[in-house]
Amino acid sequence: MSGGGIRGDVRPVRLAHLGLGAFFRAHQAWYTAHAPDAEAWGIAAFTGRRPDLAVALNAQDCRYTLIERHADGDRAEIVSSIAAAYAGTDLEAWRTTIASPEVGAITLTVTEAAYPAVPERDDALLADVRRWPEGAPSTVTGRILAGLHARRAADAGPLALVSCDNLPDNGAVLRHAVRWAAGEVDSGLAGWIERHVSFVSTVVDRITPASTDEDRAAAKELTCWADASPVVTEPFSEWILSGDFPAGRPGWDGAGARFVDDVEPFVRRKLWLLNGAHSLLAYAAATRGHETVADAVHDEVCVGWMGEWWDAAQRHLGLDAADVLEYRNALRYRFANPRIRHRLAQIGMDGSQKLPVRVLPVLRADLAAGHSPVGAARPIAAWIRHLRGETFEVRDPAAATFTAAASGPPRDAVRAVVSLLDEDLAEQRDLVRLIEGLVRDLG
Ligand code: CS2
Repeated sequence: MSGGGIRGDVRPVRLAHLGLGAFFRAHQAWYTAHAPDAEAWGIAAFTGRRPDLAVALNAQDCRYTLIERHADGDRAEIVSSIAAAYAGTDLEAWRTTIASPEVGAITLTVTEAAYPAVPERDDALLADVRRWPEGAPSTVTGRILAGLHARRAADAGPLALVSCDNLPDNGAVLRHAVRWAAGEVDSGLAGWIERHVSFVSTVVDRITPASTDEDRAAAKELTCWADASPVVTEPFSEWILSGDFPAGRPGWDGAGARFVDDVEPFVRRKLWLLNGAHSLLAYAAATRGHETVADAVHDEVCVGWMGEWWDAAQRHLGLDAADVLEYRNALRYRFANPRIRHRLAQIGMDGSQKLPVRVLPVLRADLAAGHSPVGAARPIAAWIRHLRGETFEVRDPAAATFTAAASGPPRDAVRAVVSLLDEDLAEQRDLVRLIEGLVRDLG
């Protein structure tokens, strides 16, 4: 293996992570560092998108400062649960890590876009499958397959795959993609995966804005150490998991994680109320000139929109009203944290991947139940304004398709964008007219 951090007190690598970014460092790496058996669980963390971060972390023994940003001040700690960091291109390190019998689980934060909804129609995954076993896989599924192939060859035993991305039933989505791809390339491997790999579904939550030069200065002030890549996060944090760990896991529950039989009620609550409100604010508040979530929730107009969205989502959550109210109040408090500068442009990335899971289920449920779907239609209307170039830069894997669809006269734009999301919805004239009106009225 090459590229890993080497230090005297290094923790044994028993976890692998794919998607080494700020969120992982504020969340899973933090839970691992706070587990009662933390000393026994080091993480080998891989990044496809941020090779620079792997270099920066290795230069400081993979330790980093985590700043918990409370409304009234900062608290800092040094997190040491990462044992080694690698660029995702280091396939040899990846294979060696996953082939180690010491490694019991792989956690993933690879963004919604990395999970193919229909694997058999995903061009990048099809290319990985066609190339197999030659060359380096370009998709997350392909990379996982390469790791599992090495693990099987080494007879290293069972393993848990733990998806930590904001998707409903993320473990099942990952399982479907991995099993499909395995079946295409090697039936022996597919059978081995079936018998040895468990897919854990999770709900993850911790608001983590991208860090800035001021955050680096704040970290140094707090710890007297010039950390090149500290992470700033909110005090709140939640991790709910469901599934088996056939090769063990850290005592994450000792650090506050919850293990449940079914994550489903928690998934919708978080995806709809938190992430849905985030996406609404990202686009709608930007039409009013706001830059951050905290700015947006100090604007009564945006707060009204958020309330309408929450009312719509709540109608279909099927949860106790008092609990939902408490959750909504807690969210309002978290969003208003004046010291967390969570930029709307950061949240507004990848809307084509996020809106279908955060907003469309509520819109469909409202229509099916005969409600006026204003609250659930507004995020789509605001996104169309964004796609029409009226807010921040569009950053999305499907940017070209969606910005082209959004570029015509308003009614055509609404119909074209909605039909890319769901052809049946685009056929509903009243809905198209409603969204068109909302597009006009935003701002
Ligand atoms: C946000 C999430 O960027 C986004 O899409 O909605 O990253 C959100 O901050 C986290 O899910 C909070 O747990």
